Amino acid sequence: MKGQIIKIISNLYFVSCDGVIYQCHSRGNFRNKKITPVVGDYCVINEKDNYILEILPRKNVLVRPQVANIDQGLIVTSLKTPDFSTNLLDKLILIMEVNNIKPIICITKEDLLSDSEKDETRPIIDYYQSIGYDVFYNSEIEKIKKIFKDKTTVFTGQTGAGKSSLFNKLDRNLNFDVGEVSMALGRGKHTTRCVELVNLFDGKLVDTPGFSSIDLTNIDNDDIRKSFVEFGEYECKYKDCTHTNEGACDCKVKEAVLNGGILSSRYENYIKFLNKDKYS
Ligand SMILES: Nc1nc2c(ncn2[C@@H]2O[C@H](COP(=O)(O)OP(=O)(O)O)[C@@H](O)[C@H]2O)c(=O)[nH]1
Ligand SMILES: [Mg+2]
Ligand SMILES: [Zn+2]
Repeated sequence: MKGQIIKIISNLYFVSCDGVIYQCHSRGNFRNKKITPVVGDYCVINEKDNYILEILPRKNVLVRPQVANIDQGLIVTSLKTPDFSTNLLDKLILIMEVNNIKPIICITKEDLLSDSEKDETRPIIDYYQSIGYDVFYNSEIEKIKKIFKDKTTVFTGQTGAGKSSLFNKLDRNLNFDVGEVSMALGRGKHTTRCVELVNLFDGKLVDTPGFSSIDLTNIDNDDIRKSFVEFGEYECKYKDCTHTNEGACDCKVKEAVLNGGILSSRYENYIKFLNKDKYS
C-alpha cells in the first residue's frame, strides 16, 4: 500500500494512506540502502505488520526543515514592515525553481501603503503574475484556500511578514509559532520540534517555515539563468548567452530590460545572484 510519511518520532514513522494513519517501523533494508526516510517521503508499506517496504523516488528534498517531495512554496511577502524586497522575493523564487518547487506569492500589508506607494508596487507585483506565477493578496482568503488541494506545500517569509496571521485566517487551528521560536533560538535549546505534515484543505502543509537561510554558493550560474523563467522567452543571438557582457544588440534579454519587457529589478537581482550577491 502506498502512503506518505507525515511525521517521524524516533524510529516510528507515521504514514498516511488515503487519510488513514499507520504507525510503521522501518527495517532499513530498502533497495537503495543509502536512503534514510524523511517526512514527505512516499513509501510502500505492508499494512499487516506496519513495516515500510520501500521509499519511492524523491522529487526533491530540503535540509531544513528536512522534508521531501515539496510541490509548492508559499512566499509570504509584505509590502511594509518589513519593507518589500524584490531581492528577497527573487532569491526565494530562484531557490524554489532550482529545487523543482512551484513558487506561489502571497502579498501582505498592502493596506499600510499610501495610494502613491500602491501605484508604484502594483506594476511590480503584476509583473510576477505576467511571467506565470500565481500571486494572491492576503485579503483573498477564499482563493488561497484552493491552492493546497492534493499538494505538499511549504511556506516561507520574513519575520513579521504575516505568516501566522495568514494561517490563522485560513484555519484557526493552525498555530506554528512554536516552530518559529525554535528556529530563532537556534540549535541546542529544548524547543526543537519535529517537522510534521498537517492536513489543510485537502492537501498537506509543512508546519515549519522553510528557507530561513539562503545560500546561493552551491547553485551554478546556468541554473540561476534557467530559474529566471521569463528570460527563456527571448532568443538571443547566442543560445548560451548569459545576458551579461554581450552587446545589447545581440542579447535580447538586455534589450528587453531596456525597453521595459523585463522588470529591471529582476535583471539587477539576476546579476547579483550570478555574483553570489557579493555586490548587493
Ligand atoms: N496592517 C496589516 N498588518 C498585518 C497584516 N498581516 C499581518 N499583520 C500584522 O503584522 C504583524 C506580524 O504578523 P505575523 O503574522 O505575526 O507575522 P509572522 O512573523 O510572519 O508570523 C502582526 O502584528 C500582524 O497583526 C496585514 O495584511 N496588514
Ligand atoms: Mg509567526
Ligand atoms: Zn542574452
